Amino acid sequence: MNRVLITSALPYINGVKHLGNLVGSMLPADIFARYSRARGRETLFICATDEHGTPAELAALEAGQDVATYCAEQHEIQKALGERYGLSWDYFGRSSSIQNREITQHFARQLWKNGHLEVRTTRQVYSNAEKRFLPDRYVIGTCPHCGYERARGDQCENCTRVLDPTDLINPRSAVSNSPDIEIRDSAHLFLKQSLFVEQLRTWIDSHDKEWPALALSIARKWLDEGLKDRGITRDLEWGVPVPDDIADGQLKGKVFYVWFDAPIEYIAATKEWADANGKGNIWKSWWHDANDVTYWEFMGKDNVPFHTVGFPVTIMGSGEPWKLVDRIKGFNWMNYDGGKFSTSGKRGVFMDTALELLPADAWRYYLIANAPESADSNFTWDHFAGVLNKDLADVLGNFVNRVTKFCIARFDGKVPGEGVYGEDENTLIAEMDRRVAQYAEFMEQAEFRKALGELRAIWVTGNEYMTRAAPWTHIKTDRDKAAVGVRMGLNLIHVFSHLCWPVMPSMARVMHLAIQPIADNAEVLPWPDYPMAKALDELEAGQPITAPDVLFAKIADEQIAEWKARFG
Ligand code: B3M
Ligand code: ZN
Repeated sequence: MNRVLITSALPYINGVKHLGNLVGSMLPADIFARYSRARGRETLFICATDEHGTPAELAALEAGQDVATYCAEQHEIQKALGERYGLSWDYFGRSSSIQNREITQHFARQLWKNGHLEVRTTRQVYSNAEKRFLPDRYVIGTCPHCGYERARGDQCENCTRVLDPTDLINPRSAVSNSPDIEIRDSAHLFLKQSLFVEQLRTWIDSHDKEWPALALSIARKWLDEGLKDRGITRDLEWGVPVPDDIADGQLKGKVFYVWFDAPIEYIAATKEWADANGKGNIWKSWWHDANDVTYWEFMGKDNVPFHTVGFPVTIMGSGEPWKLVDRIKGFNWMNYDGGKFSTSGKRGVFMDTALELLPADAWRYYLIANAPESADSNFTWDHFAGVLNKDLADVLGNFVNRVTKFCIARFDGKVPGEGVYGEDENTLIAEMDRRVAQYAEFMEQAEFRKALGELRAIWVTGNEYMTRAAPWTHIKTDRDKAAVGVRMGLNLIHVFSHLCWPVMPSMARVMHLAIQPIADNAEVLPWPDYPMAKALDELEAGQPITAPDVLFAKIADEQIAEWKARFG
């Protein structure tokens, strides 16, 4: 059987992520991992915090902490939050780990040995006040084209022209505002990406049918525009050090660029997982000569070039049989109320505050049902409340509630055994077979909006059946007929819980526990991958059931108003 390896883009360390980050990488990766486990496939789901780079150093500075302490704390915060959202990582690592240092250095040595790296002298801005080099975008000054006074050294935000820090008039450090800066020569390693254009193109073409149009077009655009060699080192202290045995120690004291070591952390975090769990060399079998592994990557569209070009060049250039991505799932943006979610601008809803409003499963459901797959999507409070009230309260919650309550009131809280399934039930079973197969097919392709549309349709199908079966009417005249409706209703709740589990794991558990116990050591609710005629006739007559508390309490108008004001 095929093994399934899943990675989600690594959340950057500088603070709690917003819901746009969650829906574009971590959440879909989790749902896919859960689905894959539910199908009984051997699955490894890996994520980590991305901890290197200037923004991490600056965030630490702002927090008044040294960068190592800052990262350690923020890592714990992100990990705990991810767990509260039910993100079922097999391992949540850190790109600052020893493992990543070793494996990143290994790749660099391979690239050096194979002649794919060269040393070039570049001109870098150095701040005398801060005694450090400044990346281009941390130098600000007046734009020579439009006169905007806070233009960045890489680009003017106002007129969008691409700049070089030396173009700026009155240049100064964006960190300290000090004008005491100078240009210094600095040696750096460049990865000769241009050598890999043909190999990349062939590889990308071989995934023509598998990758979404978004990922393909971004990857090809980079190749078509001419692939530039890429500087993979930086004049910083925080990062993976360049080993002395590369380029005769010319790069002493420098570190690798964050986008060089971050994707390698996918591999390194797998080693962290193995090391933490006494699994020895097993980590390597997922990545090296791993022909039985299907590897899926999930990410926002801005990360696609690094995964379809940057990281693959590192792997190809190593000359070793490391796994390249098989299936790439890129997402557009989810906007917040017509604008952008923004971490720096604190605009939108963040993972921590969202949980003060509603349980994680409600967010999981809404976000993935409206994932920005083929185009950007838009979060508004009215839409959010409308979807949840309808789908989770009126359709699913109401179904669970009326069936279980009626069973308790009229059948002593036990699965009724009287009567036999007839035409209505057989029609329902046939429709469920069709829909469940369709839902599974969308999940296989990680087509989440379509999958969720089908899941919703499955709940609606159950509701409509229940309305037709109307045991509350028949109970007065035909107890057997009422019993059949209730028995089917309870079986539907049971099947729904299994089908919901990848998307809403906690709610699925609540539904399941109302109908049947779950073994203490059960880590998944497995997919019902046998015919619905069996799945919907599984509960034993006489087995006790309970009515769960309200599955999802409707959002009131006052709440919406309050949230709009609070997050406006
Ligand atoms: N940390 C995403 C970002 O901060 C970036 C992903 C790395 S994946 C290897 O935009
Ligand atoms: Zn300008």
